[in-house]
Amino acid sequence: MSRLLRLSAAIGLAGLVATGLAAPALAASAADVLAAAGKKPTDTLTVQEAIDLGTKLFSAINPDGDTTLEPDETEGRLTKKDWAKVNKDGDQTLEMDEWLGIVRARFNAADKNKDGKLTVKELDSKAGQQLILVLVK
Ligand SMILES: [Ca+2]
Ligand SMILES: [Ca+2]
Ligand SMILES: [Ca+2]
Repeated sequence: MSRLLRLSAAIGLAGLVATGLAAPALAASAADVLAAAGKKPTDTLTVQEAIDLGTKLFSAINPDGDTTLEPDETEGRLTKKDWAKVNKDGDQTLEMDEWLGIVRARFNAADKNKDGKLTVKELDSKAGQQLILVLVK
């Protein structure tokens, strides 16, 4: 193997490792969410329970203890797009009502049959996973 090849192989490997590390360790399951809400794995999650969990998570990911989330505190949970959509006052902070707006929007997106409840199947869907990111750590 030439030196250059070996070098690029090493870089490729480093890239793989970095990607592995960057993968968010946030993957809670539908069962985790239901357990956090004090429910059985076969139960459904209501809007109010999602709001309650989202409210708790707000505090949990807000270590500076102020009344707002800053972009670094929502990393891996919200995208820049989410920020632009919800942060209407255009500052670099997210108030609780803005945060809960996202929770509600993601709940509705995950609620395929629009019955106001999320089944394990709905929570495990792609949209459901997006919701889980704003419900539990
Ligand atoms: Ca904060
Ligand atoms: Ca704001
Ligand atoms: Ca449903």
